[in-house]
Amino acid sequence: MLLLLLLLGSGQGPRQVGAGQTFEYLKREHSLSKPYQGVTEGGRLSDMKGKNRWWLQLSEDLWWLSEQVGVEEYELIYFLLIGVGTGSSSLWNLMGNAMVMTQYIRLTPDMQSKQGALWNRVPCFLRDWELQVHFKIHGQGKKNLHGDGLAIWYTKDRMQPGPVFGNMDKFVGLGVFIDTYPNEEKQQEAQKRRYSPGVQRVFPYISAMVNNGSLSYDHERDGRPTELGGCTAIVRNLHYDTFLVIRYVKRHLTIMIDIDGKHEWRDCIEVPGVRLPRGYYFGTSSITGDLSDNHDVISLKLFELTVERNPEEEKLHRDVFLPSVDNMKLPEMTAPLPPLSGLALFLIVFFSLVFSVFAIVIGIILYNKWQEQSRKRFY
Ligand SMILES: *[C@@H]1O[C@H](CO)[C@@H](O)[C@H](O)[C@H]1NC(C)=O
Ligand SMILES: [Ca+2]
Repeated sequence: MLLLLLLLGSGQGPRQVGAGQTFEYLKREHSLSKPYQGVTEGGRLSDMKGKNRWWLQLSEDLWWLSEQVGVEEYELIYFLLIGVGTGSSSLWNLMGNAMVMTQYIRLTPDMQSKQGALWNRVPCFLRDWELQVHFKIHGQGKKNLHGDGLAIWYTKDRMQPGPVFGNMDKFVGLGVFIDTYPNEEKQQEAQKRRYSPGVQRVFPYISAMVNNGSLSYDHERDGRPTELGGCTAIVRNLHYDTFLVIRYVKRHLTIMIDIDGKHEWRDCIEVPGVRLPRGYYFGTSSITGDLSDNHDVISLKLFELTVERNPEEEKLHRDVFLPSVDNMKLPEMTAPLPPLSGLALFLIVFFSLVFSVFAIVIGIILYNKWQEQSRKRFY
């Protein structure tokens, strides 16, 4: 009962999945939470009390977690204190310009041409899971003068720097992008072209992509050709906490956001039939170019979702070896503003010609008639 109350009462807690009976708990190996500095890795509560200046800030989170997980507090604190540091026992690795601060991990500072990433070390073998990401994007740049955003990954490879929000292109797995700069729109503007209605996306924009290693992320078009779905998310320079959750249950991918300071999840992306192999890595990365922002990750919390499957589903949901999406119809190479399709162009030219000929013929007839009449008048 208490658990239920907590589930209902907590803004960022795991939610019930459908009507199904679920019991969810935080997976320690894949979760990251503050503080990240000034504590010993894997310390126990008894050693920490009084010594740890972060204890007070943590305690609230801990009480909630201890109810959720139903384990002793000292076990709980163990994984909350898993550090990001350089120690070989750390379950997280930093890359590039990423920095460990006391209250967050800064993937990139608000400076040009930086890139950073944070990767979990342990492959994840859960079948159904939920990753809650507490992040903050902020900087000096005015509207549309900031970039480029951050990405959250569940991929086969880890620690591979590259052009896709600081990660490699042609990745294998799932990428979720919080894209803060509208590259395509800016290009359109430069070419004095306009979007046809319903095509324009408002930025910052969240989108998802599943890749088997064959597809390139088209940065110039903000990933439009490979996008599974997306939504607008005004996430910059907010004075309250912002969260994103990726839920993967029975091959159903759901992405929700909590960015309005109301502690409510809002739907963003929902895609059925997403096949993701097990044993991939969680990570997050970010990049800045000519434009920049601070891209901070405050916590990453992974929950295992325990969902019952009937025998039929068990058969259907067998492990896969390559990521894919059932019946995926990518909005193939449709130009953002198709100048005019071949047929339309042909029809326009054709009818213009027909009309011109028609007009000329009428003109000639009228002219002849007029001449005839004027001749009649003179004689
Ligand atoms: C990889 O994905 C592409 C694009 O979705 C698809 O055309 C191709 O068949 C896939 N390759 C494999 C081996 O499944
Ligand atoms: Ca972009």
